[in-house]
Amino acid sequence: MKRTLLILALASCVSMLTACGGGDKTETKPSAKSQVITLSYANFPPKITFPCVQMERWAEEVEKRTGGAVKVQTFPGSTLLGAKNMLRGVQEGQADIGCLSLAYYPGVFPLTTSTNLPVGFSSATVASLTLWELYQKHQPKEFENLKVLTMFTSAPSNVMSKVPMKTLADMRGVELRGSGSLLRMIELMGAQPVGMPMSQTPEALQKGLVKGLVSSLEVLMDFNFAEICRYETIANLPVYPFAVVMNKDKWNALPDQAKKVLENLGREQALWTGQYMDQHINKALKWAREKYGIEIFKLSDGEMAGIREKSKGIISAWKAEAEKAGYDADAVLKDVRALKAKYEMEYPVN
Ligand code: 3IO
Repeated sequence: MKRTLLILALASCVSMLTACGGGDKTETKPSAKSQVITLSYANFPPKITFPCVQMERWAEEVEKRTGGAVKVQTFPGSTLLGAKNMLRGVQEGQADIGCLSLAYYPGVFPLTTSTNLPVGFSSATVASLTLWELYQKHQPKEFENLKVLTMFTSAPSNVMSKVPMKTLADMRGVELRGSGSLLRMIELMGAQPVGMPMSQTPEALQKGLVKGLVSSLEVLMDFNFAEICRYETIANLPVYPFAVVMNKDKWNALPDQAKKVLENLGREQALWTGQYMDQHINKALKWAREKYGIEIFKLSDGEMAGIREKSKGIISAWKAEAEKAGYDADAVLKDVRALKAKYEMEYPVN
């Protein structure tokens, strides 16, 4: 009995040694099942929505680029962790990886939620690359106990509603769902802000708790919100920033080759997701027009200017919060604006 155990132990040592060898090969095929590392990846919204579309793409690329050494098991639709327990769930290791909508965690991510401010991003592509580069430059302590794998944003937010809202007067007192700085934007437009994650919004609309929502317009198709929200008002409101984070111990335990693959994918994934989002919005709008005959209004230039003026208060409030957290808020904001300008040159909206 003892001898059998010894032989077994020796055999597994040998197989571990072989597994660690061959470092000269770039794409090693795992020779035994036991070598395959499987990572769980939790996400809060339904499978067809953009955070999950990018998750599946990332999982596929990781499997391909590690030659199958790393597999990713995805859990969309809050099947493993929900919108609000995502952060703690990843920190505690209930999931190895999780997708965070940063606006759902007020005060927790003061540096990176600067991209949730009303600075007038023109696209998800520009905002996603801005967020990624801002994060890389500052390496803020707000993520210190996590490994950030990629970041991206939604497209600029607009208003989707059950009732037509052609002007700000039409919005007065109307309950609109949002999160993060969008709640303050809803308030300054004169509507009634109601905070909740996107994953709770279908039910809130259904029950009539809210008359509309403020987010990027692809949800008209992906959540079928166009059926109930026939009226959209273009107001070019802030984007929602996201971070895909990994449990730090799980990250540390990965082989160097796997780490390299994941790190090389970070920026590429931000760009891929931004571009997917931007083209998906056009598709969704076309679909919603054809299927439900949605109507799209635009706030007047005068009203837009009024909103811009009032929204300076939101930026000042963020500055105070960021300073309190130990960041140089003016420097951060300057970086956001400079990166935005740089990427707007590189990725103009046509
Ligand atoms: C979003 C979140 C989940 C699924 C689709 C989505 N499109 C835009 C967002 C942004 C967001 O986090 C939100 O709460 O509006």
